[in-house]
Amino acid sequence: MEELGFSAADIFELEPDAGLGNGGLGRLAACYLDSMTTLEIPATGYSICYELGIFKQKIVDGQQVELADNWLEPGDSWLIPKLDETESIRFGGKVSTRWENGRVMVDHTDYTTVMAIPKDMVIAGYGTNHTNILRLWDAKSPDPVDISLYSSGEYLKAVEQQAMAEVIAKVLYPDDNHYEGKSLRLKQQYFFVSATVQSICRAHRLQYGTLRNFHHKHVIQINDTHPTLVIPELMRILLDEEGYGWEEAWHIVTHTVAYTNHTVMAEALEKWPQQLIETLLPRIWQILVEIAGRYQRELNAAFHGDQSKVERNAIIWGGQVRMANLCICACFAVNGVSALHSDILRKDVFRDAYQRRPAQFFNVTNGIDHRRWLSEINPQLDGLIRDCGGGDYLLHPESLSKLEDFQNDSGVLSRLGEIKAANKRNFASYVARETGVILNTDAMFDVQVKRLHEYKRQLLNVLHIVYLYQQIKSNPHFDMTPRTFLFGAKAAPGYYVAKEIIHLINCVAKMVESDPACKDLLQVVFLENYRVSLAEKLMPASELSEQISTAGKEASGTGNMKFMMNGAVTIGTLDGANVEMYQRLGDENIFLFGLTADEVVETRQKGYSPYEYYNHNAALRAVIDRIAQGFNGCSFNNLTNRLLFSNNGGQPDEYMLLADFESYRAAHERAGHVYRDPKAWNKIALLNVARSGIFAADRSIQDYARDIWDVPVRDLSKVTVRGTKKK
Ligand code: 8GP
Repeated sequence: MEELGFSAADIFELEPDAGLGNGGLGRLAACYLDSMTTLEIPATGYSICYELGIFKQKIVDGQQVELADNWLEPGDSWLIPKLDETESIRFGGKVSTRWENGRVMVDHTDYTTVMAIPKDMVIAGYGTNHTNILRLWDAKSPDPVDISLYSSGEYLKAVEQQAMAEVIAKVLYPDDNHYEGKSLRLKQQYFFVSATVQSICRAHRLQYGTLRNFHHKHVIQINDTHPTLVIPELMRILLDEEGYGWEEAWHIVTHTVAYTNHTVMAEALEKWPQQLIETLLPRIWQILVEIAGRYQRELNAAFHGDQSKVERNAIIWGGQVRMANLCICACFAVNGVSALHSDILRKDVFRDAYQRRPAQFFNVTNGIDHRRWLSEINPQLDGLIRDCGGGDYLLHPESLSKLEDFQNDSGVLSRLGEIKAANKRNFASYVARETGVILNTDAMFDVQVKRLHEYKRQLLNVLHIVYLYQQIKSNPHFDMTPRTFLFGAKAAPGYYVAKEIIHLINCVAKMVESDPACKDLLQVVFLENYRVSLAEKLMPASELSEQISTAGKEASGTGNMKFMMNGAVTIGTLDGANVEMYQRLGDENIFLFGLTADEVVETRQKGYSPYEYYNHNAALRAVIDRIAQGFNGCSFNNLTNRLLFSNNGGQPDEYMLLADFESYRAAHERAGHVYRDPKAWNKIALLNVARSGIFAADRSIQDYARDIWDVPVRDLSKVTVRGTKKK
């Protein structure tokens, strides 16, 4: 391309992000596709070919505005339509069953058909010719426009059917860690699940002539509960299309499906209204009723009639279908995504199921694609690692530990510092080019980027910033390490409180910017439209990584790992994978603060009173009063009231910001002190990179392959990476 006068970098910039997910859940799947391919595991990822991915965020007058993300325009260059592998999906209609020749015959009439057209993206691995496929299903109506209606002037009616079908693949639901019981969402789920299961079965029949050995050849890994309908859908195919008996079909299904849980947040657990399923998916509903009835009898026997346990674990109860319980009932393996999260699943969320079948439960700690999130985005650090003897780390991420030998080498430490400084300058020039904002590169880059959610506590970060501001203004002896606070976060469009927090961050940013007292000391910048391509630029430039969720709430986190790998030091709670980071880093190399997950539960049980913290901590009180006062005529009373008083019968300060504030402030103070000694700071940064190998997605995929899928992986011990020295 360069020979033709183009710049490759400019062309890469033109490629839109494939925004087919919300946050960490979607990005994790993308990293895993890379690793499964690199490890030569034959695997396919399935999703919907959304016309509009996660919305584009604009900030107008400090507030989030959502714009459509039309990524497919240039983005479909990588998608190969496979028209001959189209599947048809049935919605609605009437179902009747009868016995004939010893098997159930199902008559399904008056249904609406939607065609599922696969668009395949080929995934290349590293150092292998093996490829895998990401299959995205597009939705189309089988009926062409009704010409007779059209020519008689009934334009709308003529295209109605088509529009109804195509709306299924129109737009991605923008909620993260939250569930909305919308009919279109259920249609999307069944659409992509049915297309997927039908297509796997079709290929399997072609190869083996039967589905009787299906479970010997496939594992279907349910990535959170969204694809749970694979369970009744596979049952439907085995019962209705293959004519197998219930027991045989159930055996095949329960030896095929495995479930990964990605959150313990109650509002994220899917519970579909029974009526919705009944009308939209009548045959699936019949199968669900049968699964649920059998399971309930099993639970009754196992719990000796203990009704509270039976109720808690039932699949259909009170007019709702609980997808997580269906997964627990049918899946041969259930896993959480960090050691702490898997523990909480065992001891709390799924405790009854765990007591009955402990061997069903696993942990697979998340991981990230280190080839993308280190080597590709941070070429200078990649060079340093190679120079320190880690030349084979792309396929052997544990070799990052070679850096440990240089922890007291001033040459290496200052080179690491120079790399960070250069990455900060690069990022700052990008921001200046795109937005006109000039970042202070002499200040510590203190970064919180992730979806906006109250449990992730961006508001705690703001409380601390306002505290610093007030100290600068009122305390002539206040001695602080200069900070540039960077935020990036999308809020779900319907999540009002999250949007208010974005507005508050922007108001605080403006106040700080316009106050000369903050010059060169304090800066706050909200980066618009946080997305993967922006993260790729930001991670190498970050110095302090904010991982400050209420302990027990963040299932794992993966941003935490990306920062660590790029030599940012974490300020964080003992939550999700932070716990495992801490185990490897020790107290000296991470800034820990706050209540532990157990303490959070205990404090709640004892009767948590945030008002007492407000009363007893004058600095905190001043911060909250300042925010309540509002900025430029914008009130943030609603946010402060949520911290101090119970609202709508909810808990005051549900995520315990006030309980953790003082220890968060103190941890920041410690980080600030260490930062003033570049050698000490760079040593910590170096050890973070050196000990991050365990968080490579290759390790996670090896765990899945060994513990859950029982499939062989490429033997990397024999692979030597040709040592091209990059600098
Ligand atoms: C996210 C978790 O919040 C995050 O900690 C974890 O790193 C990531 O999954 C990958 O495992 N979970 C979700 O986004 C989630 O559960 N979303 C669905 C419920 C809507």
